[in-house]
Amino acid sequence: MADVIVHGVAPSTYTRTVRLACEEKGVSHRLEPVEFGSDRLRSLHPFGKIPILEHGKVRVFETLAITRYVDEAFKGPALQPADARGRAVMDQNGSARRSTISIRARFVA
Ligand SMILES: N[C@@H](CCC(=O)N[C@@H](CS)C(=O)NCC(=O)O)C(=O)O
Repeated sequence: MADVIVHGVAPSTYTRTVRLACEEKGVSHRLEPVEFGSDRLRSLHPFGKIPILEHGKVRVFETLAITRYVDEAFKGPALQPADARGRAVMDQNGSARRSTISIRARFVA
């Protein structure tokens, strides 16, 4: 049985991002569905959100933190650029998408 557990729900884009990172990295994992608003979810995440990754005694929430953990804690192909400029561009694009593009898209929709 996989020793990496992803708590989440299959259609969630955040859960899918974590699972894609695991797939790309070659990390065997299992998805453990968790119900929104449940005591179980509140015991896993201080704000009751998904996804959460568990790996032995390590528990991580927030998709960005989880995907970085997956990349850095396991052997396999690098998921992030090796150079400072490449990582800066990656962070710049992710941050702009979260803080600006997705907020403006809500007004357009
Ligand atoms: N910033 C979080 C966002 C996670 C998130 O918003 N997940 C949604 C589902 S896709 C959720 O848990 N919603 C339930 C809620 O907000 O009560 C991350 O990057 O992981």
